[in-house]
Amino acid sequence: MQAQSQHLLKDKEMSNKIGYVWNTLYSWMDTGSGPVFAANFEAKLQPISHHMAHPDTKRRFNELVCTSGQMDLLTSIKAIAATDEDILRVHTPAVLDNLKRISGLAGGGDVGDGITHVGNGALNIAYLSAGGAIELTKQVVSREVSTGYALINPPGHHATRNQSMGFCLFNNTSVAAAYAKDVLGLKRVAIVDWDVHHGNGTQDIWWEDSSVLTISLHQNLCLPSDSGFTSERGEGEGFGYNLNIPLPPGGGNAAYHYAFEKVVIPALKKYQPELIIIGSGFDASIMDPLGRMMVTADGFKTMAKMAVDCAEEVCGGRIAFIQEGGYSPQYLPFCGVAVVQALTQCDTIGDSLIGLVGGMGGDILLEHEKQIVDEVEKLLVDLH
Ligand code: 9RB
Ligand code: ZN
Repeated sequence: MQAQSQHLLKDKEMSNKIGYVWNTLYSWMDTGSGPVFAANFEAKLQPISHHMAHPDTKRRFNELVCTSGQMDLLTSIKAIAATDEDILRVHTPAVLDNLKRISGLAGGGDVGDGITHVGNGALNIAYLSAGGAIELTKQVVSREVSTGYALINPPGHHATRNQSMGFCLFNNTSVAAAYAKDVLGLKRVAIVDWDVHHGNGTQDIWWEDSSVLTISLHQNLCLPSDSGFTSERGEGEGFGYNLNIPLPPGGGNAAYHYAFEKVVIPALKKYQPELIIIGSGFDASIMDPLGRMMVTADGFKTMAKMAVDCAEEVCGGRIAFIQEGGYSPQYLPFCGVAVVQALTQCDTIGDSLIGLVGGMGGDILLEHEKQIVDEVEKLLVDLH
């Protein structure tokens, strides 16, 4: 016990820098001219300049980080393009080959799900996105930084072992986890995904593997609508190491914090990972057009703090936040900066939209929300 606490102290002394990844090319990701799908003449889907996943939303997050004074408290980490070897730790060659083909076309193309259009050069940006996740992870594990936020794009959690989908090309958190295991030698990694959509790709990749604990908090039946149920628990060696928390629509800070308190934190304490990766999407925010949840900037900040405190207790503070989705150009920057402020432990700005979004009832836990979290809590018995 004493040896353990000395080890933690040494870890803490090594760095108090907070890493931050952003690359301008993340905002060059061309999502096409449609609203969510490609624009379509027959379907009367009009072209629009702002696709739902237009990267401007994330560019605005970075700009708020820069103008809020947070950048002075952060240490920039340069994203280095992931290699094919990095990608192939978690994906089949089919995923790479498909993206290589589409990305080389002048006009880009569909990744194969009929929804996700990506433009020319998407592959290069996807390598940089996954590479940003790797670089942060590498520095968190080696203690060059104590914690950090990788504001990367495109996102990753829907990309399965065999298929890019739902705006996701490579599964960035999984690429980072596999790097931590295979290259850095970690034995246990946890991925906690608070994006409003189910992390089906991450679940798929680690389905039969107990060396990566996957937890997804998401809006029930949102996307994909046929996965994310509590009954999906992994198989074989991986049984018990996948936890889904499908929250009913309308859940806000209270539901998420209850889920953290009852399931996420106890699961992490039980599993004792050497690294925690947070899949940090902001589409559970109260202003998001693609979700129907009610989390506020302060609500995200509380979850981030709970996760950071837990990391200090179980893995010497090793925690890396990696960007997933989020589609409110107005509100996402405030949610993002709130999480960054949880890491820097220094508030330079507040939530300027709280007057609009506060007081809508999301701070009260409702019985049907409690019920589902309590149901998942019972599944922790199979986690070791
Ligand atoms: C489907 C359609 C979507 C909708 C939302 C996302 C968000 C992903 C994300 C991706 C694809 C349409 C299933 C339109 O933020 N993940 O974290 N596609 N939606 N038509 N159909 C049949
Ligand atoms: Zn999402």
